[in-house]
Amino acid sequence: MTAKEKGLLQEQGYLIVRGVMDAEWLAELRSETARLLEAEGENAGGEFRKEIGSDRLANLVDKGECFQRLVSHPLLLEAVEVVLGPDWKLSSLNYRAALPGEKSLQPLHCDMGLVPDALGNAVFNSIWMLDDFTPENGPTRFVPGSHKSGVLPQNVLADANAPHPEEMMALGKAGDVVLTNAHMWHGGTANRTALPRRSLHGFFVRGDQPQQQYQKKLLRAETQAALPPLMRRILALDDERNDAISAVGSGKSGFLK
Ligand SMILES: O=C(O)CCC(=O)C(=O)O
Repeated sequence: MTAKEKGLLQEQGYLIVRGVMDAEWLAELRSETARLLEAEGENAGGEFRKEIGSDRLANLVDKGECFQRLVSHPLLLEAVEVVLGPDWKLSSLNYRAALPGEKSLQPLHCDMGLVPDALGNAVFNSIWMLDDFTPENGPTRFVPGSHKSGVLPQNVLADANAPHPEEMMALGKAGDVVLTNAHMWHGGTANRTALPRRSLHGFFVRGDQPQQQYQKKLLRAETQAALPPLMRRILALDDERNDAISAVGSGKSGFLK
């Protein structure tokens, strides 16, 4: 990342990076998520939560090399460190498709319902576009700079579902990635097209926070045995502090996380 990109991420709270996924990787991510949705049926997303108006998949690091490649992408890890500093870990890798209809609208929220604290930022999210994000198909909205407000939108807005005067839409092409300070107010919007708007969420937290999905418990033994040291570090598999924090129950859940 350039100094300018890092500065934008810190000041605005987001950065959209173009063309991170090539056509081959995109095709693999699309076909693997479609296969998993079909195979998991009613259980899809069950390791995390189900959400009316969207399709979800969870625990994706356990479900394919193409997903492990995503959470270890050097650009992603650099951006995580810009926002969270050196003490970070993956919280979850999920799929979310905003389905056609008004129900895919989410209220503005901060992930895990957190504002920055004395240690700084605690949450980072990345949204990987598997489809173009257009004004019509339910792009993510965000309020630039709101990660510095120190307040949660539901505590100060009359209606967190309503359009915000300063909101921006994350528009882009399939293959682009939105890097965000997840304290920035944001949410999914309604999809007014006939097709799902697909994405992957690579969500990271500061080391003192619980993982949304406790990777050590959720990943199968054979997956864990095959992971290289970098992946073990990303997932905090050898981190006793994380065991103490995350084993007792996953991090707060919901899109309000
Ligand atoms: O998929 C999106 O556009 C954003 C979703 C989101 O913010 C969430 O699920 O917490």
